[in-house]
Amino acid sequence: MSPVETLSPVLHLGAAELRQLALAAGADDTGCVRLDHPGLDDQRADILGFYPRTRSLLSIVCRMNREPIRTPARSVANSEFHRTGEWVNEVAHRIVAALERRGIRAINPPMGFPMEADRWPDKMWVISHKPVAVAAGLGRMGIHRNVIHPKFGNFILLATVLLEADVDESAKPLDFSPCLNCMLCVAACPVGAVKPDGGFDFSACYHHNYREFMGGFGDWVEQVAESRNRADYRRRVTPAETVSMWQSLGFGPNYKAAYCLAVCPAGEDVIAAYRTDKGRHVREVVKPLQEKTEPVYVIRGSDAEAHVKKRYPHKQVRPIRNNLYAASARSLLRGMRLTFQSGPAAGLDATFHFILQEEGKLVPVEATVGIRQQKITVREGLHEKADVTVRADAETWLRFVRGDTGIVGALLRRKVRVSGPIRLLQAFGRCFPK
Ligand code: B12
Ligand code: SF4
Repeated sequence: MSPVETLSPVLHLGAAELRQLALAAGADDTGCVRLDHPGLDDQRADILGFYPRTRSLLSIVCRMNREPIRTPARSVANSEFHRTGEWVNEVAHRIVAALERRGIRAINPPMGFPMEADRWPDKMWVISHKPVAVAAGLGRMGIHRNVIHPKFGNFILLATVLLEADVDESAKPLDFSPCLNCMLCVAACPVGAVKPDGGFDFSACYHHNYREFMGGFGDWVEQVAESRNRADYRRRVTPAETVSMWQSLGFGPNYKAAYCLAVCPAGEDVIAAYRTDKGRHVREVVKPLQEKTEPVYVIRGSDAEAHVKKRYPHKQVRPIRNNLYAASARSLLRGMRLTFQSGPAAGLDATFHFILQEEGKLVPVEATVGIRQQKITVREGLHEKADVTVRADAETWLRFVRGDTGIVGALLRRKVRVSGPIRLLQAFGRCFPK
């Protein structure tokens, strides 16, 4: 009989015992929740879709050293991210091994990469560690959307172990938020991704910080493919950027910023220096990051481009293409919320209907997109009266949105039909700069 077949289907575990096991494996803190915890309501379907045996989840926190994360030398910060990332994976691995030895089935998805690449550009990671950590009482999300641990602050990385066992006690969420509302994360983010109202410009963060990851890497490959000769390639990509890409491939990808995390003074172990002398914290931690001269990657016409030019004129704006390509009509509609830019939406107040016919499908994908007061809403189905209606062959529309084909030919071939003022459709397009 294989070891797996000897595992009993469901066991009961003491939360205290599980905690001891996790700490012995190297976790700095840990907490467990049953799958029916209300904090996991919006995650449950994905969790069960990935591992249907799940009955409880163990969240693991490993702390990062602060000074390396804070230095403007990103090579130092990235070593700390990668080293702690490997360590939190190792801890989760050890816990699963210990549980397996005791006949309990458990599984440890990675803390970050690798992810399910065939799902790109949709949600390609299997478990979202942040909501599990919050449900397990290990912290709360700060304005910058990272989990802040009450003791270690946001200088932590997370992992989750999914167990086919019932824990006797589910943790309670932390009853206070360690976030101080100091807005230093808002001030430090070079691309303005962290908004003071808790909003997050995913596209801005992703395109800069993840320049050498995922679609950013794809964009570099396309630059190589499109270059006519060496001089043309060097016009597009600087020698330092080529070396940086090599370094990412050789040693683990370079995060370009993470300044929101670097400056955060929250957490019992972190806060004292800030409380004693706020000015010094700003001078020594925030300013060096703000004053750093560095390339900042933005999509032309995006809110991020305007932000860098206004707030950080000494940083070098590097316009890049939007590389979050939608693979289907549905992912296009889902992605609209992530790539919508509020700046170019100023003054626009309109409703758009999209009817996208996919090949071989009987029913088209239909959606209503509203843009009002610089905010976007995307709903499935056709609601209220539209100012503009787009009826299109989905593949043609996706190619147009990616910039692979012009609209005029598609209109002439009636692959795309538009009713309503074209100027409104053009204004809509500007909200999603390519
Ligand atoms: C996707 C992701 C990102 C995305 C989106 C971040 C976000 N705010 O959700 C990007 C690329 C921007 C990102 C950046 C960073 N991340 Co990150 N990231 C993740 C990941 C894989 C899942 C995030 C998640 O759970 N979101 C929560 C869901 C519930 O949020 P949501 O509002 O529904 O959806 C958001 C995203 O999911 C995104 N999204 C939706 N669809 C898609 C599709 C694709 C392909 C992508 C990429 C994103 C995306 O859109 C929303 C944006 O608000 C986790 C690892 C993991 N497996 O959990 C690490 C994780 C959240 N990241 C982490 C870190 C450290 C960072 C960075 C500091 C990276 C760095 N070293 O520079 C920055 C910080 C940016 C910030 N202020 O949030 C840590 C956070 C630790 C902590 N203390 O909380 C995690 C938990 C990794 C870990 N194991 O520790 N990250
Ligand atoms: S930097 Fe300040 S506002 Fe931002 S998450 Fe940390 S404590 Fe909250």
